[in-house]
Amino acid sequence: MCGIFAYLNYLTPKTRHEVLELLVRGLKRLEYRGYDSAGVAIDSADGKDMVLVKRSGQVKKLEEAIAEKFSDLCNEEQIDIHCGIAHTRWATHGVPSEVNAHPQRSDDHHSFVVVHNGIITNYKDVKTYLTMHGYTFESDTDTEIIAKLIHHLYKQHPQYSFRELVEQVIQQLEGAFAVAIKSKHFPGECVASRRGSPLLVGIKTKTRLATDHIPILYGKVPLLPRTESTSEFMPLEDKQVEYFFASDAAALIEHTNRVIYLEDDDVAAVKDGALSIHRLKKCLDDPHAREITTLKMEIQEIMKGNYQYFMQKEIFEQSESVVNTMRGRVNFENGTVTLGGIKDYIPEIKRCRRLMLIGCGTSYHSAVATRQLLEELTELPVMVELASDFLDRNTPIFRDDVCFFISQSGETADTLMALRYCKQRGALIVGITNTVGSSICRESHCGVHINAGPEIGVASTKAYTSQFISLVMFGLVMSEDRISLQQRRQEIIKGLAGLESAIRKVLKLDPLVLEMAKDLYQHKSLLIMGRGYNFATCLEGALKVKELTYMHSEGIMAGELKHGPLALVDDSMPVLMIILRDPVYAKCMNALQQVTAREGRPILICEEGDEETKSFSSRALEIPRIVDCLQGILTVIPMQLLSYHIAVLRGCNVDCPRNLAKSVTVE
Ligand code: UD2
Ligand code: GLU
Ligand code: MG
Repeated sequence: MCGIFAYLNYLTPKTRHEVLELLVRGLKRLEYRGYDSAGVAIDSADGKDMVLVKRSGQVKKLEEAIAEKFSDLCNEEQIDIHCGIAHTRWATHGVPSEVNAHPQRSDDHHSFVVVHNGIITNYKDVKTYLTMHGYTFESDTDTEIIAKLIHHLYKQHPQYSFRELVEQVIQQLEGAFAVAIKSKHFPGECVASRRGSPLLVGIKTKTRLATDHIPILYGKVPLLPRTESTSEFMPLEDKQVEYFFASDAAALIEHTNRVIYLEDDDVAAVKDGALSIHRLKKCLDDPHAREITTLKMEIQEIMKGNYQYFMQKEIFEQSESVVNTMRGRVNFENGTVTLGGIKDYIPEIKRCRRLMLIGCGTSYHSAVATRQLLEELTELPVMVELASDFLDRNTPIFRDDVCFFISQSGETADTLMALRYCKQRGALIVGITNTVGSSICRESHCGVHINAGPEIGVASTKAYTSQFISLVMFGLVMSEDRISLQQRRQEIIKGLAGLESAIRKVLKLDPLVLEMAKDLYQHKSLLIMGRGYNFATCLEGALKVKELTYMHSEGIMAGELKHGPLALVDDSMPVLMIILRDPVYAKCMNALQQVTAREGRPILICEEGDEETKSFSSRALEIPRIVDCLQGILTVIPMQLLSYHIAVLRGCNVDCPRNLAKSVTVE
């Protein structure tokens, strides 16, 4: 969810100016991973302290600040050994601001500074512990505890090596992270580690490396008294070497194509110019070494991973982004759900007269998708509204209404105005946003950050599934103490637990979806039909097709067929139908008969192994079985893929569809 970049030069003289340029360049390449604030840490001119420069906003702002602060740097002498770390952030804990930007530090003497990607879910406990030991915190980030915990350990065990300290610390961390750490006490060293977030090391040498493998060292961190571990460092004939740590290869490919992809719980340390990779435990099938791979990609290629477009990348990211939405919130072991952002408001919400879910476009569809479940779990009336129409109608709003405002960017103008309208009338305002510190976040009384990470493609994909899950989690919180709903709740929580692997399965349909796109892309129109929990997928699928392919598409409530839309159906009209084994199965089958009776030949989205339904069509996409109210998360993915492929086949610009903008801040 953000970009880490660190650069260490060993016996490769560089001025601080050059180092800063390198760091900022690296950040620019990573900016798509997060862009709400950025920062760097380098040594001070005398090498005795560090300088941190941080700015909220895009990397450009940081670049300007650096230029201003170090205007006389060009004349400085080169330094033989130096380590600098840098970060571009997508906030999850604390608004984007200078003090919350990374690097985060242990103390104002900069004993340890850290850049972090991810979420530390147990940071509150660690913070309490550290506060008891005299630490005061300057930021709202979860990250700051990492720097302070290392410092705390360092004071207790000054004989530990930098790597050992980091090893101790990461054992205390829960959640997901990639980190790169720099210390005043260990000049010219850098330690990095990861669990769940990506991180790789780039190696640049003048002469060829003597080996393609970095041996992994296993074992417990030696406790007092410390025994010198015999590290098998990378053998190098001449001693000059540069190391890069980065969240993805895009940031370092211009410097080197020799990289090592770190694995979860690897601790990579550079000391005296040598890189070692250490792991605490050795399992049976663990390898003895990490291989140095040679990248053969172009920068453009790498930026988007193996994907052609950001949208495609974001579709495929969904198996991870949904996990990030639930991280620290759904406890799968004891079947409980906590939403820190609205916890204190739940009693008030429970007393309300009705729930209103308000949004535009895709965000509106996430409300449609979860309305039925929210009605079931909250037993409250739930109204779903398009922000523009809601305002046009001067809809009556009361003090005991609870209004949800859903927006990826948190800046959508119509939604924001609807928010102000409701706030003025005394309703409780709840935001569902992907952008910490956004207008909707600030102006709402409380809310939930969906933590999907930055979404670059104009057509929303991963934000939709994460909004969906956020609303489901809200329903689960609201029904926590309803005895009659416990079984249902557990069934849903089980469904959430299986989402990651279910989504992976659905994504495997991609080649099949591409084949279907080839059949469809020259048509003028596509009708998408379904009902119940999957009606929202029809609306969202049709919206994706429209915005990406400029082709006509309509999401049709299957129950409405005979009231009009059936007239559109003939043997040449492309139709897609979603028919799953849920409470509306029989009704959907009815609709299917009506369509086939008019010579329609629909593509079906149905459940894995449902031969009976499949037999009605020559083309079907099978998705894994999942609890009914979560089906919409799985059925929307083939629609995202389909619209993507049709758009590519029609030669449309997938990431920037004509006439559309990512964040609609005008009415
Ligand atoms: C939050 C905090 C985190 C920490 C953690 C404790 C942030 C961004 N996250 O993560 O610092 O305290 O709780 O477990 O600081 N909010 C709105 N409108 C919105 C979205 C959120 O007002 O549209 C508020 C929300 O009421 C809360 C804060 O922003 O006060 C953070 O919300 P969150 O969803 O990030 O909360 P949580 O618990 O996951
Ligand atoms: N959780 C950290 C923060 O909010 C890191 C977020 C990121 O990955 O950029 O500062
Ligand atoms: Mg707020």
